[in-house]
Amino acid sequence: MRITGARVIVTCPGRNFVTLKIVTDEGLTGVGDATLNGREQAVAAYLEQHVVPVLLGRDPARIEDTWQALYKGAYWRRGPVTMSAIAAVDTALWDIKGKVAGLPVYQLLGGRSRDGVTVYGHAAAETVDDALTDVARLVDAGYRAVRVQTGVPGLGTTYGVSADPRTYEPAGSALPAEAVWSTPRYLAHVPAVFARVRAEFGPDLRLLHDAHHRLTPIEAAALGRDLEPYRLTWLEDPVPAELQEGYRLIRQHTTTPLAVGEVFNSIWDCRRLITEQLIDYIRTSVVHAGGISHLRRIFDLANLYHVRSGSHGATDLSPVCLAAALHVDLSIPNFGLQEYMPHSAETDAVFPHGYRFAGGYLHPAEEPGLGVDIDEDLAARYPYRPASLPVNRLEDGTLHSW
Ligand code: EZ4
Ligand code: CO
Repeated sequence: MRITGARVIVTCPGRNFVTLKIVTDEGLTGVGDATLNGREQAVAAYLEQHVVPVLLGRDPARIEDTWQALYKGAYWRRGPVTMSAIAAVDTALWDIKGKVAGLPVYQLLGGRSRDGVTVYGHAAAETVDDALTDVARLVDAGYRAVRVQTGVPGLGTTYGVSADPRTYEPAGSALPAEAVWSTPRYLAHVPAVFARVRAEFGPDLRLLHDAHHRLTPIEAAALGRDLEPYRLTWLEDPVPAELQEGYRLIRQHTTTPLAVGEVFNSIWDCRRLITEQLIDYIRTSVVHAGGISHLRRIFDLANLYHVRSGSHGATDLSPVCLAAALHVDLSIPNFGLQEYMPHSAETDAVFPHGYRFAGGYLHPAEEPGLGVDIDEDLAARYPYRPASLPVNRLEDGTLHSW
């Protein structure tokens, strides 16, 4: 079998997605997600100009060899643009291999290690009262784990907290919007939020919180300590992780479990975090960390060091990525949790899929391959719209981060 074509499809059914569709001479096709929020066109150009020409004529069965050719062959290794492009190819080739074998991809990865993939949902609201209502909505829907985010008194908008609790979309205006951030106000507020959530929902509900890389290690250590009574499943992205050893300091001060990795694109970004056991969950995703092949390599390393998976799964990761993640999640020994935000109806229609939510779990489709596709005619009706992630400034005007 040979690869005879590869199409890069950019579509915006409510938000932007980049999808690679690989076509073979035997008529089998495979899909991979290549979406990089706010930088979609960079990955699309990388694929079209540098990757597709390399793929034509190759044997689609050679997944590992193709991965190595794209990684080593570029000379310029790693980086989110390159690794998202490689991820799309890798994911599409696993899809094709599943279809050739007549098996869902998780069977090719070793089969089931569990009955279903436990997911966490998102409760986000400006006030604590509204956040509690949103948690109740998710508990009623069957979720066993909930991430809780609220506004911060004294600040205007807060990242990821929108007026409508059912939509979560940090990317908005074409150019980056600016919001105001205050770490002291935030640190004073968050423990009180979790005191109320824990008191109202009892000990069994798993609770999570995302600090979106805004703290320093000692601030994160203090927050972790203050949250200990509420037994979080994880505190996410407490500090930026370019400095991996920065997590040592947090670790020395708190037993609140730590999760990080949604912006990582390779095993090298988390090697020290994992091997020094500085984190509890590694949040790398199929689309941003080199596809199914490389993600499994990261999770295997993590397994040696008691670190579990907690893959990123916000709505800017397409249904193709979510489908692929579920096959990985179902098969690995050290699965932890999978992030899940349902996509909009428009997005679900563009990406027909067979995965389903039931009782707090997601289940991948049982059909051969990934069990997801893209409706290219429908996709063409939603042209690309520039949208950027926002930035924060401190109250004195200093540029902070997310
Ligand atoms: O900021 O997906 O855990 N989820 C998150 C997300 C990310 C966005 C960035 O594209 O932090 O909201
Ligand atoms: Co996050």
